[in-house]
Amino acid sequence: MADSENKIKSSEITPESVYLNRRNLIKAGLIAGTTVATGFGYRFFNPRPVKTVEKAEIENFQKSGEKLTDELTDLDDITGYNNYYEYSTSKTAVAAAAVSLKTRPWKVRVDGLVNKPRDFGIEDLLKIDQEERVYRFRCVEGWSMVIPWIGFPIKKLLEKVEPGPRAKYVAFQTFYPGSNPTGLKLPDGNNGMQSSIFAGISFPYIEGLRLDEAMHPMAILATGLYGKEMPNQNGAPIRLVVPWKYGFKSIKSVVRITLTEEQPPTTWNNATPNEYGFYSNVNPNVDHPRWSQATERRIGELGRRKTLLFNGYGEEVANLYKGMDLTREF
Ligand SMILES: Nc1nc2c(c(=O)[nH]1)N[C@H]1C(S)=C(S)[C@@H](COP(=O)(O)O)O[C@H]1N2
Ligand SMILES: [Mo]
Repeated sequence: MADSENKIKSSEITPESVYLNRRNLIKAGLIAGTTVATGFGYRFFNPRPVKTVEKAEIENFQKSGEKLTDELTDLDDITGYNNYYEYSTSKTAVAAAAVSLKTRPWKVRVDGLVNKPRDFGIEDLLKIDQEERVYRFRCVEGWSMVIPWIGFPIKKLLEKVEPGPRAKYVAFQTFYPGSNPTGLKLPDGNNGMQSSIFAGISFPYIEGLRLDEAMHPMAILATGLYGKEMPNQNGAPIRLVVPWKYGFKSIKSVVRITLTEEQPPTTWNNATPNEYGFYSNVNPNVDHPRWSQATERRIGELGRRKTLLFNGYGEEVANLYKGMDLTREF
């Protein structure tokens, strides 16, 4: 397992400057090649990006040195096409709505079946050695991206609190007004979040992993992407990323991590248990009751590509599920 960390399929980061230039070239070509390059036509194809909260550069992170396998998804797509139901159920409306999210001060309580429960300020978490991880990200809805995250294995945080012998699962909770762990100093107000009545799922958003899944070196707490601290719409200031599972497992804006003995309840499984299981490993052979999971639309590409078992990370993670029937325990 320690070995698998070196085999992570990753890719070299495209520096943001190069990436932006490439986009400008494409745009320039588009305009030059269009006889009627009207402002209207240009804006139709290139909607003005919404004004979002400026984020600091992350200094000192270990760059991913691996060879490029999949092309990175454009920053504008990563930050403009989001699922964050506390803000909006419209993917293109999340970025503007999430401007209201205040991410300082921010604390994450780590408690439950651990020897040393404690609260971590976001400043403490940003001091843990930050690494770049380029991962494929597959939403259960059938689209995917390739994202250059920055963060650290959640294992490093769990080791600080020393999981006790009875701990078997890890439960996660997103910030939500009125339901924060007692005594925690968190940003005031509702942070612009909407009622679960509008979202159609109950809040706070909760998720869970088995402890051995959380301890896998590929499971990270992400604090940023594309070299900067996490955009609000992507789950600032810290969110989970588990690249071999469907995107909804990667819970955003985490305020609490609790080790438990029993399998914790999870938001989408609570909402529709026959459609969303606890494990939710990416699996092209297990269809969603309402659509096929065999293929996916990679944002930025034409056509569809085949979905890979465990999102292509089977070599690294399949051993976690030895002996399980993944069609029954999905
Ligand atoms: N708190 C919270 N976390 C969440 C969600 C959400 O609505 N609320 N959506 C999930 C889903 S369905 C996906 S696909 C990813 C989207 O992450 P992204 O917007 O960074 O691509 O976040 C996941 N984490
Ligand atoms: Mo998703």
